[in-house]
Amino acid sequence: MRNTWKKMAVSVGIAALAVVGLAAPASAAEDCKVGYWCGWVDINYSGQVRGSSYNKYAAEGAWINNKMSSASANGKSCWYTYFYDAGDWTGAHYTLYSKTGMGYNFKDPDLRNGAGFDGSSTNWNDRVSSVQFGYCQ
Ligand SMILES: [Ca+2]
Repeated sequence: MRNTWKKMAVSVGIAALAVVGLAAPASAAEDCKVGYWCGWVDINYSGQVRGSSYNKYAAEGAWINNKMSSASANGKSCWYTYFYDAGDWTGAHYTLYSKTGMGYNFKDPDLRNGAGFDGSSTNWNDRVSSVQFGYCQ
């Protein structure tokens, strides 16, 4: 009997390890799939998310329009992602680099206090209306 409890305890321990092993990759919620940019409706990469691998994405008319509060970029061959205030890839924009291509400055958890290397002093919360990849290799 004693031996059986010991075996059960070992099994439970292994099961717990397996769960931890599976859960670990999901913790990097801000990591967008390679070839995509991602935008979330809430800060800290939470809430509904919209991503796209298209070279140009028009948010106008889509639910994400003027709703983005955090963002991440992971272009595959295009190392910049431009997030524009207006539709048709016009108006002011901020730029995130690609996680895969550049490895830094590729995400922003809170667009209210600025975003990207060129939008650092601007409130970008709930403003993005079009997105485009750039600096393609
Ligand atoms: Ca806008």
